Amino acid sequence: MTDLFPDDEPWVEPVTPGAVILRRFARGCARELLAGIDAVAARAPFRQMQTPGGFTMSVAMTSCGALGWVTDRQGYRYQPRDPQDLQPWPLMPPAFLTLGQQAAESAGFPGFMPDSCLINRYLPGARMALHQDKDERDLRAPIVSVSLGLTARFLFGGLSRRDPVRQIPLEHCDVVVWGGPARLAYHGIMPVRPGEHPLVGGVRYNLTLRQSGKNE
Ligand code: MD3
Ligand code: FE
Repeated sequence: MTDLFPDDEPWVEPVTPGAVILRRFARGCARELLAGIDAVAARAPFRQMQTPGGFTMSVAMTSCGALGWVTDRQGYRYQPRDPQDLQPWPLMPPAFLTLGQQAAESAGFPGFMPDSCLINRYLPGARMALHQDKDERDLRAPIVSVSLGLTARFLFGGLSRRDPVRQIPLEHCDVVVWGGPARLAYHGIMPVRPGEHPLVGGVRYNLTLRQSGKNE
């Protein structure tokens, strides 16, 4: 008997209109993505930024591409240079771009041209509070997210902060495409639990490929 869901093949899980999880979609390029993360972090190190309200984020972040996402007491924004050394952000590794475009295309968003990739690093205990991603200029473009390493419990709400929140596990190599009516949904990440991933170690990374808007 052949398995309905063989555990080494990708499969598609609809989340809500506009959003799909492509389970294990990044299987074939995980090592390349990890090498890309290392290359970016060698030039633009992971740092824990300040929120406009003055809190230090538990997630450490860096960026690559024409624009990078930053936060400080002045607010959230995309900018062309790393505030730490005022240099342009590292180029986006080709494997990031290829994976993002393939994922967007297979979720029904052809022509995705990300100009920014935010890289989040979660050590055990790190979390991300419920928020919307709305700093991008054109909200018609989707966001593609790639999970690597330790599993996270992803929180997925609705268009209002008060809407009920679902928990969805995101595992190594799961890719999610968020577009259309899901683009402004509230979402977050529960505190990551300690563990050891055979390839990645005791950490979770998340890549979010974004069309931040400078290229239109
Ligand atoms: C739903 N990152 O960087 S990825 C973020 O795992 C962020 O690091 C989380 O939220 C992480 O902004 C979640 C899943 C995700 C990313 C972007 C979305 C879900 C989204 C944009 C709109 C709706
Ligand atoms: Fe987000």
